[in-house]
Amino acid sequence: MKKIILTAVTATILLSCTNNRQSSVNSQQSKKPNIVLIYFDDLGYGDVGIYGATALKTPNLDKLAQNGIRFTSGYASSATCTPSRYALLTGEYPWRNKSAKILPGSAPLIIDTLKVTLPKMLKEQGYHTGITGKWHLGLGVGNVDWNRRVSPGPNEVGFDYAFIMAATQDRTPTVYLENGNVVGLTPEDPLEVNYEKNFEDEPTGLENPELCKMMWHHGHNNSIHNDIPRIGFQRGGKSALWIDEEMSDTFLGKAQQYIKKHKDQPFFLYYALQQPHVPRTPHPRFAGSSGLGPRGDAIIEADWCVGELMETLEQEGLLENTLVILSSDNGPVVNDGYYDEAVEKLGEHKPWGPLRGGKYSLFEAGTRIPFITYWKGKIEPSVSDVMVSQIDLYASLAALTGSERKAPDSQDLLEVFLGKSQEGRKELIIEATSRTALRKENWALIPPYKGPAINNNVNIELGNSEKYLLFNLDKDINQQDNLAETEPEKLKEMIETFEKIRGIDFQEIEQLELK
Ligand code: NG6
Ligand code: CA
Repeated sequence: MKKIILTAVTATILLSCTNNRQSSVNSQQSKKPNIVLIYFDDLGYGDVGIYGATALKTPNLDKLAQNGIRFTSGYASSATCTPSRYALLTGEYPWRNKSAKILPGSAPLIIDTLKVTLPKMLKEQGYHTGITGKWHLGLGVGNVDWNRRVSPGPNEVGFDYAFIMAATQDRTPTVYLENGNVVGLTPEDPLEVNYEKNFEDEPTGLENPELCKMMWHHGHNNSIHNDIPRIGFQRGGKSALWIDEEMSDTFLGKAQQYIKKHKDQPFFLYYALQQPHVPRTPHPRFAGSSGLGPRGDAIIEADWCVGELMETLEQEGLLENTLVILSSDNGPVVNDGYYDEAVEKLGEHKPWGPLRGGKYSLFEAGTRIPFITYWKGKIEPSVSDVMVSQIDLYASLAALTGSERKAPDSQDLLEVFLGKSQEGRKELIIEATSRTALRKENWALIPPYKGPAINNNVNIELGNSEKYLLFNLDKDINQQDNLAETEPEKLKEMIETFEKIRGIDFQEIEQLELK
């Protein structure tokens, strides 16, 4: 009898200890801040009012920046989408992974599922993790059957919940996937995707321009869906195909639902908007709102979406316990392959702001993008010219959430992101279509690359030159004055730093195939 009582007492004590520990874990977890990462597609430095745009009004982005920190030297890791997103989620420079290039919609997943990605690291810290919007990091392992669950994908990379488009709005398949399943698909009408050849008797933008409400300018002349020609071929899956004009409401709605559903647990939401990437298809209620054509309208629409999302956080009482980070995957492009009046109606608007180049470019406008952090009551409003990169979010959010995890190229700049320190990055490698360049303190070095100086299709200077380009950004933010010859010491120092980080002799880089 005594033994039984003693066992019961011991069990009770043990149980209560476990309970205490559990409840302390719970209360610690509930104190952990939510993290909302708002990520635009192709939004330029000069596309935001508070960054200098006057022809375009972005009141919601401006409000966020005015009440948070507006970084003026914030960088994406690359001047194109896939590599930037790869770096964002892994904390690893994209040039370390040869697959981190602009991907077709049929590409396999390029993130190793064994990697402790940003969302996996946050999951270890007790977070629920979700993504809504653009993925563009590949799905499956090759030869995807879109009529079964597509895996591995975002769920296997660390997102508990995923509502995504596979690649880009201009690529097939033009469907949404929710946790790996194509949404709205019926077995009677399977979806097929091919990037090599068309399916029999299916119209294309090339052969059937009369079926297109938006005409292609370069590329984008394969399958037609919603009267818009795309990159890649597809057939079937009619009940699952998205309506482009409803896309922003769809992604926003899913993001809002996600917040409401998971507000009682610390959560990480990666809200990856599709704007203002092509094809620019604002909802009719925004059409014509900017006077700049669909590109401007799409930015106004996206700005509205950000306002709605912030409103949801406020209504749910989450603003004081949520760190909001807003940025863009690469710099701007005006004509990216469709005739959509972006060029004709641009007027005085400068999507690149005071910077040179744009998307695809090693000049500043390729990777220097809007970058804002906001946390009600925690972050004092300010403007910061400290150099930060999206690649640093991994280590910084690890620090925020108490994780010991590290990533190869990510620096802990949490104090900078919270406005408590001015010690940013000293140096940063940026990437653009498989080429790399160095930013170090206020200097920028672009090594010599073969290839055209300008991509005439998109009308953007790429940064290719026969000579080293060296700029002092403090004095020459538009990169007009090449100091390579007049500052030989600085040039030498920059080349040394660049080659050291790249772990490669520049002569070898020159031999690399450029894509
Ligand atoms: C390019 C496309 C461009 C865009 C880009 C990816 C052509 C000619 N151009 O290859 O329209 O889709 O890829 O953009 O096809 S990104 O923002 O996802 O990197
Ligand atoms: Ca992009």
